[in-house]
Amino acid sequence: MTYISKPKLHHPTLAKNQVGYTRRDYEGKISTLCAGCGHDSISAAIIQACWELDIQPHRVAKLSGIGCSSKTPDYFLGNSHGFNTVHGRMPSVATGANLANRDLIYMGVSGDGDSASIGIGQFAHCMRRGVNLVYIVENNGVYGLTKGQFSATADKGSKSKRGVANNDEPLDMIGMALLLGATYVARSFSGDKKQLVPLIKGAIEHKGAAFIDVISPCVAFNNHAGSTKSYEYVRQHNEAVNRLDFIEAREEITADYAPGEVVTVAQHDGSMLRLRKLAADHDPTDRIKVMNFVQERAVKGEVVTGLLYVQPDSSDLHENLNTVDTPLNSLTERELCPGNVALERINASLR
Ligand SMILES: Cc1ncc(C[n+]2csc(CCOP(=O)(O)OP(=O)(O)O)c2C)c(N)n1
Ligand code: SF4
Ligand SMILES: [Mg+2]
Repeated sequence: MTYISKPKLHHPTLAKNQVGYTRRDYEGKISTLCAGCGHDSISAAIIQACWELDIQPHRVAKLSGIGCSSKTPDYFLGNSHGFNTVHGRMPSVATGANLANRDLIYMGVSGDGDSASIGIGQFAHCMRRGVNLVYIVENNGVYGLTKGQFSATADKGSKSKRGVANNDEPLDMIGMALLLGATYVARSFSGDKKQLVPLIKGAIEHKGAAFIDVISPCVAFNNHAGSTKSYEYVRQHNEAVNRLDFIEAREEITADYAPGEVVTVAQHDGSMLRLRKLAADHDPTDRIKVMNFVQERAVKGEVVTGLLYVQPDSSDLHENLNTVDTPLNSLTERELCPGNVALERINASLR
């Protein structure tokens, strides 16, 4: 049951981060998902990333739609703000919340059904507007919550548990995010926490729309032979293009890499992304080349993972709209209604 909370008692020697919290302070209620569901591993990665980044839980707003994946915000960051929207509507609620209060860290968690079917339009506009958020799709190729129908990301020819083949072309969310202007685009696998945690950390520190497609097997309905979203299939076809080391602004860069193997990207807040290149022909800062690269590899049946694209000089919706630095929900009546003289001046400037 989702209402079962975890005991609050901590072992006194649990390690604390720089803001005085243990990893347990970033957990949520006890998960009710199927044992082995990929989504639980993603929740664990989010917890780890926020703990390591010393984020104060009250500074995070987590939003989701409907689905097993969209239930997961109940299982992490139990001390943060949360909004479980209706099916496919997470992006518009996140956009509104972000416009009202730019001071929070926004984390949208959704499913392939939630974002690639009913919510596809919302996803598209959230990406193209550059809403400053981390947008995670927990992609299992099925509607897990409603018992395993193919979703729009199921590969053509892949088979359902009963052996029925999917005849429709898949919708590639990475390709869409790139096309729509997302400025941080990554793919990972729920079974690869080492890769996923730094990708989430980099996305949190990124300014603008940061999209992470995480292949997350559904053990109940899509983990059989013939599925292209099963643990076994993804392990066999996973081609990591790079490994990301996320370095916070205050950290010293100590790792030593051979020249030519590393791409360093500085983000707005001073944090650094160090990408150890595994695929020599992959340049993560050239959007058009990345779009081609991902398509070429997909044709070969590879599931490319890693930080696929990043735009170092990214902007976000607030910058594009030139809003004030003060969160809009903190503006007082005096600032919102500056009086007749100011109104006259504005009217005069428009005549
Ligand atoms: C308006 C509306 N239509 C349909 C549904 C039924 N429904 C609930 S969850 C879901 C799909 C969830 O799939 P996904 O987002 O992939 O999440 P998963 O369970 O696979 O993690 C559907 C179709 C609904 N709740 N609301
Ligand atoms: S039905 Fe699938 S997606 Fe839902 S909890 Fe179970 S394994 Fe996870
Ligand atoms: Mg799904």
